[in-house]
Amino acid sequence: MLYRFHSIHQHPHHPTQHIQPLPLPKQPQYGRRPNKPTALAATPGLAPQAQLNISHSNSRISAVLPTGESVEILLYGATIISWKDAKGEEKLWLSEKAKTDGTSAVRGGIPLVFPVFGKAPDHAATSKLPQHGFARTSRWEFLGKSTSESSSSTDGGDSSVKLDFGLSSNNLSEESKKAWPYEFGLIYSVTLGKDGLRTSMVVRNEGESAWEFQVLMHSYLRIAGISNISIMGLESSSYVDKVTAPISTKTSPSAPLTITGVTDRVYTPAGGPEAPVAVLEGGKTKFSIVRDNLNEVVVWNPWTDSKNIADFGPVEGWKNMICVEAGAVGGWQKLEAGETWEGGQVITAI
Ligand code: TA6
Repeated sequence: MLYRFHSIHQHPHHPTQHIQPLPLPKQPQYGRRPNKPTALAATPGLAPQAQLNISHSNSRISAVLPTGESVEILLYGATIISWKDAKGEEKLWLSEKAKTDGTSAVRGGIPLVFPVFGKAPDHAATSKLPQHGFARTSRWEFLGKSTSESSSSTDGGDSSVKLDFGLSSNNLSEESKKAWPYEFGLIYSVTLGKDGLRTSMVVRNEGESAWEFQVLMHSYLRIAGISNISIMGLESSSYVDKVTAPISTKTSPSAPLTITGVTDRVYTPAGGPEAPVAVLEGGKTKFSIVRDNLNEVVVWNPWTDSKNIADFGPVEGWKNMICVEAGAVGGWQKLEAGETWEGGQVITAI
């Protein structure tokens, strides 16, 4: 199914000029088109534009802003595998053993979780799905790009580029369709800006009957050293601790969270779904995450359990990553036929 989408969620500060996606062929033939354009060449006389490249036999989309920031996304799972600042510093952690060839979920970057977070044996409709659902292991369609209207030669050209990806029931494997036989449509937007990365999801019930879902953006943030990290914005909040049996709901202290061992917690921040969460390194903010309609924040670090995760490398890599995952996973979002849900996050890297 091809999408006609509209900029539903205009960012208040960057009204995007929406460019209707090119009427893509059913199965994009980029790889097989004669004289395939590699990167959209900068048009002389126009302000510098974001450069887009489709590579790896049409399985990877990368974008670079005129100021140097870049993002790289696999069509497999619409998984962001790299996000760099203008100096080329990588902001995401990617396992050295991560598969990026579409053969299994990516260990690192920002994999997508939909329609279930984890496993839900007690939730009949999603109980047959694999851990974290099928979004991260399905091939998404690239729907097109739009750039900021603010691009002008005086301010250095495009200050952001939005890339849209779509997934619907038609894109699913027979196995996934059988496990979750509902008509749905997802539009996932990745907006690369000079100071941050925005990821937002529109979920639509394309069927005739209601269904429920969970959604989460499983961000692996790259850090210098886990022992020097503190996380603010989760104080005095209810959280589910998935490490200490029996799994229980607790309330966090009023001090910022520090990581001193295996950590796997689902927080419902007391400040609500828009309260910022900040990751500090040595007392200085390194990442700030602002959510929109994503009530929960999952914090995960496998610590030395990483040795039991086959595609986690290097084994000591747990010292250089922290997962801070914005999601709607505290319960189930229910969509009646034709209804739409939207949520997203902005990660600012400082
Ligand atoms: O990040 C939260 C979590 O649910 C953890 O429990 C851990 O399982 C992690 O996701 C990774 O899951 P994965 O299926 O990618 O190994």
